[in-house]
Amino acid sequence: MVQKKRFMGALVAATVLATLVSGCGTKTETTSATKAPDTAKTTEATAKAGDSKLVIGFSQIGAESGWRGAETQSIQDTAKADPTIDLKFSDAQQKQENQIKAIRSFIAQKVDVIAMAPVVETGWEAVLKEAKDAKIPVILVDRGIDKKNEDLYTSFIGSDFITEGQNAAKALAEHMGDKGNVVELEGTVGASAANDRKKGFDDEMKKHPNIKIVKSQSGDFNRATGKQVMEAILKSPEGKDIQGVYAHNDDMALGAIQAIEEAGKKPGTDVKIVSIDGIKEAFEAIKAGKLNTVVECNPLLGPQLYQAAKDLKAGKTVPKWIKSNEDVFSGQKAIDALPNRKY
Ligand code: GYE
Repeated sequence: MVQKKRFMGALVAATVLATLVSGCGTKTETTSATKAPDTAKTTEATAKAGDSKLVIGFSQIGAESGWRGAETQSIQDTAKADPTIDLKFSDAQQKQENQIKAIRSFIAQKVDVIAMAPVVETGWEAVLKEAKDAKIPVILVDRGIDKKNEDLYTSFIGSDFITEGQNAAKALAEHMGDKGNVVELEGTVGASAANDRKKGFDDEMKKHPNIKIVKSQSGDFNRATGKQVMEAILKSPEGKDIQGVYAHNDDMALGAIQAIEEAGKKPGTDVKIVSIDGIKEAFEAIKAGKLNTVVECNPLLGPQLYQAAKDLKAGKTVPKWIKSNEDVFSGQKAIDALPNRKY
């Protein structure tokens, strides 16, 4: 009995300690009686581990593309491999309102850092102000928000979509011999990745006046919609005479390839195709001669995300933009790179 009392006393002391040292905005590791470890020593060790844990809430857009699947995996696997990370993952199924709800719940849970991939650029003011008032830093992952709200997030980790669009235009112009008609399959309406990939492409195409963009339509960054949209365009008057397709991501290009083949044309030959992301299947399509160029966009952002979040928790400053290093792949270069692709 005396022994048990002493144990309980140590347990309570350790719990209080854990609660005190973990402080505000940190996950509190309360050791309940049912979960109590065998000795007070272990309890103290748990308290220490709890204190150093990074609690991070991540609001993901959904699962629209192979790219996004790879990003989710990177973020989840990196957290699993690191016992100091406590990841709260939420899937918004393409809906901004679900992302806003998730962020509010992360604020209520007093996470250390909020991370999110914003489905669209606008409409974040209110919820991000709430995060700011709660003194919880926000990291944007892979997509950005409108420039006028730059003070509402701490850092953006991701690619330069304008450069990606420019690189796609350069490659497509070259494949098309600098002339012909192009169909553009755009990403999700209002997404920074779609807006800026379009802007970069349009800017660069101004240098190629003999190339005309005859039709631009959203395929929502997914394969099935990309295919449907391409099918409809091929049947329309503008679609009868096209020599190029620019898809804002690989999945839509892969859908378009199917539609072009079903229409009796040869993708990669009759119609040159360039897309962005760099998923394995796109490299395979290049190898098969059906896709001409892929502009890489790195989805493996887990390690950078947690490093930035840990730095913020430790009171360090992190860059406003943590930019990804990316490449462009065509022909033999793509075929050689295929065995080593990580996503
Ligand atoms: O290119 C696309 C995905 O936001 C950069 O979203 C990302 C884009 C990516 O669905 O495949």
